[in-house]
Amino acid sequence: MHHSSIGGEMANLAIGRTRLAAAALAALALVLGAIALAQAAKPKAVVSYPNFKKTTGLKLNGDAAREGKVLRLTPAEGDKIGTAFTKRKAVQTAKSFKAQFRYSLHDGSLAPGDGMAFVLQSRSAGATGNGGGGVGYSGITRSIAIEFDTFQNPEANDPSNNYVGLLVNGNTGKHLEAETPDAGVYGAPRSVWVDYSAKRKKLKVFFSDGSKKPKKPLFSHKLNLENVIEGKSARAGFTSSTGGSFQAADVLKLKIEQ
Ligand SMILES: [Ca+2]
Repeated sequence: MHHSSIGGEMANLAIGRTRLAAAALAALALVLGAIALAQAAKPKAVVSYPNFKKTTGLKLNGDAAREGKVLRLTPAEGDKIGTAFTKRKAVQTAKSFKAQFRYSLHDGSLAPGDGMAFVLQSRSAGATGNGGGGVGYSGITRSIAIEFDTFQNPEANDPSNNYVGLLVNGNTGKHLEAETPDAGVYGAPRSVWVDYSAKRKKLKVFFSDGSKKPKKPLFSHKLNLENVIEGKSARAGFTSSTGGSFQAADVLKLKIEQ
């Protein structure tokens, strides 16, 4: 009796252990599932340049060149055009994305010009638009641009010589948005955040002369990225140009998460 009782207790213990093991496995499965979900939901960097000491993965065109740690799209000289784009089509147009970059337009002529633009386009890594008031962007179809304009071109309906514009398909004569940030677009480095919601089909642009993202966007605009780009994916990059007026156009860092 005594023996069988001990045997019974051992059997119960064994069942208890089995149940414990099953419960532990179930808990582990839950944790692993949660991790997998979190990984699927968490955006990852599809483009990342904390600086431009290395420009690996970028195609530099025209007068664009690496200058120390910065990507100099155009030097402070007249009649230059420079662009730089990711070699890969890194941005999926059907998905939301968050882009962040820091730029500086500096060392300009008395009236500086012409400006620069952050561009998503599906044409080619070597895409280069027109110079002068074209900001190296004019003529690049299937694209969107956030433009930092420092020279008023009346023929292109520029509202001023100091604004952030939203343009599509290389049409610099049609501003979908044009706002002047308090800090101005020219001078010491400025930080820009571009948030696109694929669900809401909305693009928001935030602007600051500091490094902290403001609560309120400079502007937001309804836009279907997939329709404008006419493709599943796009290259990301920058364009710039000078004309009779000039300035250096530098990008200090760029990160795009998706
Ligand atoms: Ca202009």
